[in-house]
Amino acid sequence: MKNSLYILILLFAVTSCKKDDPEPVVTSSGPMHPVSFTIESVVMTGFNALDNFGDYWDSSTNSPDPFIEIFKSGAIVYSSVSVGGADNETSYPMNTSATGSMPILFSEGESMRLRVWEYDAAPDIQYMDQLFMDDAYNFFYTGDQAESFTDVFVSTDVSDINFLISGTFEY
Ligand SMILES: [Ca+2]
Repeated sequence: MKNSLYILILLFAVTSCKKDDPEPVVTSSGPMHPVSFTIESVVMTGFNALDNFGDYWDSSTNSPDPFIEIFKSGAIVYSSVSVGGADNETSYPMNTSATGSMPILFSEGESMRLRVWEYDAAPDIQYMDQLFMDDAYNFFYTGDQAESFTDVFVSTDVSDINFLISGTFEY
């Protein structure tokens, strides 16, 4: 009996405590954190004129006909049309799609691979280079609660194929 009474008192104390606890204060100024971002524009701004063997990318015309592929977490989600006879010091938007479309949505933790090819009639399409981001969200989002990012510079590992990437954050 004494134990039950003790438990009852304890229970009452606990419930009272809970009742007395103030409601959590919800402030409107809490840090915002994007849930995802979209890539809206990829512009190729330059590349090595010669390939890794010191040859022109496209033997017949010297200049390559590059196109890009974008992979999200290993799956291809976008490919562009190729730029015919691209000059290696000229900028080219790669936003005209062959498959998929922009904007391309990425959530936190998803990897991104940007792969570049030199177009020829199949099967002679030649790999040019690529870059890989293990966590694209944390590459583009710098924690400043920005609404968008503009012309973020990225470059491939071997052939220095340069890009400026722009997009939007979703909150
Ligand atoms: Ca070609």
